[in-house]
Amino acid sequence: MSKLQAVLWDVDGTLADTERDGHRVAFNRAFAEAGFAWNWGEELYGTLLQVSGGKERLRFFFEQHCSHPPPEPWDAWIPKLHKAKTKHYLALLAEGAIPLRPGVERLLRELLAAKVRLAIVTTTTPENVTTLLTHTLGPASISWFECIAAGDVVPAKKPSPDIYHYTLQQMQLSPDTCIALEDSENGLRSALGADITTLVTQTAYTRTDDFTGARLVTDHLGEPETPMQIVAGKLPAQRWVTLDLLRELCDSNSR
Ligand code: XBP
Ligand code: MG
Repeated sequence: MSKLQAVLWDVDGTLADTERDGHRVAFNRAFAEAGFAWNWGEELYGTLLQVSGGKERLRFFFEQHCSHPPPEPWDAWIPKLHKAKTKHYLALLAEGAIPLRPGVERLLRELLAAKVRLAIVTTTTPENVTTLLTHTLGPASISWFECIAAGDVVPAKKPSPDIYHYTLQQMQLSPDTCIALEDSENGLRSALGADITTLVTQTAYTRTDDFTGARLVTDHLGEPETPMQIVAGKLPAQRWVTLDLLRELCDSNSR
């Protein structure tokens, strides 16, 4: 009998490849709307992704790149700008601009059928999660997840393990009965900090990240017609991530 009881899903980069064509575009639309000349290109945004959290990312950018003081104190101004960015991001999701990554719906439905407990564990704003789920899997999919741990629900964002500790506490789960699905070094560090076995599906933005400690690193979760490529870890028999593979990873790590 496998120890696996729950699969904990990251959002940005894991459920969907949201950063380049989603969050980045939304930030730029918010800058333009506020009358700022800033425009985060793909390369610059890739460097800013080292900072988890949109509000934290804005502050990091302004402190690194802006010599003149903000129009009002940071703590008042950044939340307003971030609220505008979220409005633009939700509109992009509603247009269907951000599809799920390969294998995500297939694996979710397999886990649902097997009654494996599910959670979302993300740095992003909660409304971004429910809107992404609604526009990709339908509004009922929100209830598939026992816990949606998102955004400012914890004091420190990834790579801090706080959001994973919060989720384990909410679900009364022991870390050795879970698998985390992540895409980035920050996410991996966060899950490992909570002693959770982690599978990484890297993205174009995270493929140069350090995934030391991940049980398996692939390019995506795979589909029968589009098998996954293994980047690091023991080559499994099947070429797409299944419940059996997740059980194997969870059980082999707890021996
Ligand atoms: C990735 C993040 C998020 C998004 C932006 O989250 O760091 O902050 O980049 O979303 P995940 P917000 O943990 O899902 O990989 O602007 O709402 O923070
Ligand atoms: Mg992520």
